[in-house]
Amino acid sequence: MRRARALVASARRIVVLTGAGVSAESGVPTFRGQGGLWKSFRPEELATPSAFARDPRLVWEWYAWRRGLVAECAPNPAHLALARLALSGPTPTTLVTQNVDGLHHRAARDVAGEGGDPSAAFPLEVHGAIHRDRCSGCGALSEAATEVDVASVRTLPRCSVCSALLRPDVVWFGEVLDPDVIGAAFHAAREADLCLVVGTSALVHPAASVPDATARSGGSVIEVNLEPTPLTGRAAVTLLGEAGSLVPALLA
Ligand code: BJW
Ligand code: ZN
Repeated sequence: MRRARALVASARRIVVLTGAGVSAESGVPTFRGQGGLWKSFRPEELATPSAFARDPRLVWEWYAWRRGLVAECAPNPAHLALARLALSGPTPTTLVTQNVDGLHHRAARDVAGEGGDPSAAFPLEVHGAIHRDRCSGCGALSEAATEVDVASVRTLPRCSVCSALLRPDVVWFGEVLDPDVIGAAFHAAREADLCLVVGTSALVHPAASVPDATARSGGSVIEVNLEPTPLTGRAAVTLLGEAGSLVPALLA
């Protein structure tokens, strides 16, 4: 922790990459590892365009369940400490998240307070947002329907323009990430001299390569995770434990 704090204190520009582990203590299940399975499906079986084409009802059931969960959750001390770093820390900071749960946005608003401007702590959401829908036909975006009736494929939400099925506005395996968003994330990582990586298994690309962009520019990587990951060998410091206590302690 002493070494990690020294890296934070001497950094001139910071990029933060978060994954599902940062929201675990808020009650949002992770994808892999303990508690990471939904009805024994692996994310690779559900988060794909072919799964949606084969069984849109099943995929919508998963997302409807997750939307309901996220609505009941609140940002935890890790989200809040990262929002404070980006809003009022001494070092320019860019937040990048693989999460679609919107908890970084909510933390930014909480920290900025009424009348404050939270936007500097809004993350680049490289895998999209669960609270938006996108038409699988014409691509039109809309705010998520409040209730999704997953009784049958006929009751699933449809586009008001072209009648094709709506889907959550998230990035599935085999789909390309928005080039502007992932491009901005890699740009921030190249400009940063410190990349703080919190709660990701670092398995899913291209997001998992963001810390390498900082390292290739001569910067350092700090990792916070319950367990070692493929990134651990390339990190200057790995802090093993829960993000909700380690991140606030690191940034205090
Ligand atoms: C805690 C904690 C606590 C728990 N405190 N820590 C290069 C090499 C190899 C493969 C590829 C490659 N480039 C592209 C690919 C293919 C593929 C890929 O990466 N596959 C790998 C699995 C091998 N990538 C893609 O398809 C991407 N598209 C793309 O690259 O397009 C171009 C292309 C297409 C085809 C071929 C080649 C190129 C798209 C990836 C989209 C990922 N989508 C999902 C779903 C999003 C929507 C949704 O949420 O439903 O994104 S999958 C899922 O995984 C989700 C997550 O954002 C992502 C990462 O998961 P994350 O966040 O790391 O969570 P977990 O659960 O894995 O880990 C949690 C961690 O937290 C663990 O380590 C715990 O220990 C820790 N933890 N509690 C601290 N309290
Ligand atoms: Zn449409």
